Amino acid sequence: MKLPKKKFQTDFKNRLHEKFAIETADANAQELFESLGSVIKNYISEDWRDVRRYQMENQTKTAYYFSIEFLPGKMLRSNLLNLGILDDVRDGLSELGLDFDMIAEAEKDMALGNGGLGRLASCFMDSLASTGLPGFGNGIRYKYGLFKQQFIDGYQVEFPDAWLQGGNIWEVRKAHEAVEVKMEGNVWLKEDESTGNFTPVYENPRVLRAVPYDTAMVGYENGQVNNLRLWDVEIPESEERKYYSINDRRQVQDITGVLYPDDSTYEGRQLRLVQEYFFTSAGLQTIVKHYLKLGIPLDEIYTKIAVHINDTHPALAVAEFMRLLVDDHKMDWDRAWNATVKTMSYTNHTILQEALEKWPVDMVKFLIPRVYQIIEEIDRRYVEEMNKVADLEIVGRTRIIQMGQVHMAHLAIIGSHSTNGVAKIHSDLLKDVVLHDFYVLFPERFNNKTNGIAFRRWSQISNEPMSKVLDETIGKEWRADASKIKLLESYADDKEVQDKLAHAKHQNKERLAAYIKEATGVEVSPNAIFDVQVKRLHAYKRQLLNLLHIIKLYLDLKENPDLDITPRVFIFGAKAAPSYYYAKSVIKVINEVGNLVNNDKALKDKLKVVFLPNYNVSLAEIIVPAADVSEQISLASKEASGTSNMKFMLNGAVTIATLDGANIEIRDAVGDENIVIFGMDKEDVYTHYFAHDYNAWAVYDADPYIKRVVNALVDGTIPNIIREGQEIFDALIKYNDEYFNLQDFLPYVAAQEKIDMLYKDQKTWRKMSLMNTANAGQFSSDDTVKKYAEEIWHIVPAKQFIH
Ligand code: NBG
Repeated sequence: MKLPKKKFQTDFKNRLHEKFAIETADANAQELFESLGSVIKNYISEDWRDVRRYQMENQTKTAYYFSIEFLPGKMLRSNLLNLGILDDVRDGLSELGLDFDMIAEAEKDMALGNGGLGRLASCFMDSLASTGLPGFGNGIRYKYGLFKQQFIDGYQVEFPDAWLQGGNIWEVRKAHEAVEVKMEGNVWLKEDESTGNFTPVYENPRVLRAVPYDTAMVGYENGQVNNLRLWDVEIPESEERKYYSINDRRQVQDITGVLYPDDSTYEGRQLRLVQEYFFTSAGLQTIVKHYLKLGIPLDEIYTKIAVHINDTHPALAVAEFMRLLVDDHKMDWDRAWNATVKTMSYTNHTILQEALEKWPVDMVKFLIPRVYQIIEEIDRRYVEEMNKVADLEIVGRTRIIQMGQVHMAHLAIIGSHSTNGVAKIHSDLLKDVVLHDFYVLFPERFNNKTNGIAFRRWSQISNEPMSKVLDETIGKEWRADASKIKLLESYADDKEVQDKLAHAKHQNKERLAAYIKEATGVEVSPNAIFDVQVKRLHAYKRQLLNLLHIIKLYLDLKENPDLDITPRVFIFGAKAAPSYYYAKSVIKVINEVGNLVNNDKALKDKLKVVFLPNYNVSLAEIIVPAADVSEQISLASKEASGTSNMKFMLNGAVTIATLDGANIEIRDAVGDENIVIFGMDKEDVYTHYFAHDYNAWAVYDADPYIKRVVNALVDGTIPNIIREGQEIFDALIKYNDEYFNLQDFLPYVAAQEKIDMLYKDQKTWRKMSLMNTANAGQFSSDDTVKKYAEEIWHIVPAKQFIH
């Protein structure tokens, strides 16, 4: 949009006046932010309405993305960038004597997600709008986002994230679009004597009101505005008398109270299942209502609607959609099933068994009795039909209801036309191992969609110095079209460009160093190698392997303080699920190693270890541009894709990696010479699994070097970790090192030595760094959503919204 500076300044001052009855000079950052946000929301609203109207009039097919997590972070900069007015607003404010950065800082991170899964959902929302695709997010408006993390005595302590306190400037409450969600009670089927049809009769159901709050998802300079709809729970007026006490009412509010702070283990809590049904049902009811307004028969709903099940949390969509079609709209079962399968699609995000949701039959039956009946019927028909054509054992293993549990992934696969993994290796593992039985039965349903990242946020917003160098070198086209960043490759050996990029990196490192100083008190030099591992804390991601290497360096330096290594700062950021004790112990030990190392003058500043608290999207925007080395060291086969690996690459970090997740595709994109790969690959891992022959103790016992490092966890070398050190030692030695840290240790050390050597040769390093940036274009989530659109959802961008 075009925004004359004067108009903006007047709008802004007026809004500040209206809202707070003050002048700019008297306003604090929060008030300035709220006024600014409100002005910007107003600028967006016209397009928002027009797009909705256009979609209705033209009956455009829309993809509805159901996700229990969205992790947008802050939205101000991204909205301004996408509207094309970031610079105008910044200048306009600065003329008023206001500091844009300070105002932007006042926005609270919207942290309604745990990690990769939620962040991916938000990258997709940005890219759907930016590629002009009609997309619509459905999720939960949690009152509390992911906990805030602090370290006290090196231990993680969790504090609630009351992000909604003080309101959310971007959302619009749509009370007129509220729907009712029914749960619990009894349900029985009554036969209509004239037609022979059955109608469910609900006795004493618990009725909840689902109220949507919509947030505009603004496309990049194209006028497209999609919708992110988050559902909140309320007590319907008709039900008020059922809730006598404050406590009763609070129990209802709890449904949208907190985001489950765990992205990888199955939470056996009833409330989680209620959350899942609540937003899925509300979202689907609205979709069907909207569709019926188009006046097309319900059998054809899949021609206008695609419903995407992001991981298994919204998998009840399959049964709920059937319920709506069969019960509420009287479709016969077979037609309804045909429409359901053609409407639904599903993404799997992990192969970790503990994360594949299974719910006890009794719980499902109690909470959503009618939906359970439908699941039973889907399962019964599935067995009946498949038994005619397939191996009985395979059918048995793929059933939805087994041994008293409802298997959500099975429901999602059986009830949809597409199941995808999120990187090539992950999709292959689904086909070959994890979901092999399903692949035998429905090979045509399986496909891969490698993840991507919101390219503009992770370059233009988070890394302005680099973006400027790119503009000067290859022009500005890369800003809209990520594939154009490849033009940088022809400057791979151009010293001037290399130096400019290195200079930009240095500026980012200075910014991070200042942040580190402020947040932790630790002083680090931007001339050191910044070696970064940021992601959730999980055993399979192997922060421990990184730690073992740090301990090794420490011991080496203690033995020989003159050791010729480039100074290194190891930077961690990670939240551990509050009940994941092992992960919390790893945090504690890293913090204690940090204390030890950072205060030991004998090390001559060659080694620093910093654990930044409260890793989140905004912090990532400071850390990622400043990284020299990107640690992607999960045990091969375990990290479905990873997405920070792509962000680091784009920002010119060199990756040290196992052949896992999207690291493999990153290697293919940059070439072996521009990445440092080490360790076991997927085949090695599975060979050990099949042979049951991994013996961590033997690895430990055979190598004095490994022994020395591992012993440091328990021999008093590191103070204050008596319990935690022992716990980790036991995980390695007594419980046989589930994630093969020890097996990969020596190759990892060798890879780290290679990094040190490469960095010493700055010419080579700078070229490697440049090559990483130049080849990151294929990881734009614009491309990823285009593939979902073409191959799964069958949606197209409206012409006027294409660049
Ligand atoms: C995560 C995987 C990551 C992947 C993201 C996004 C879950 C359940 N899975 O490897 O662990 O990048 O999903 O696909 O959060």
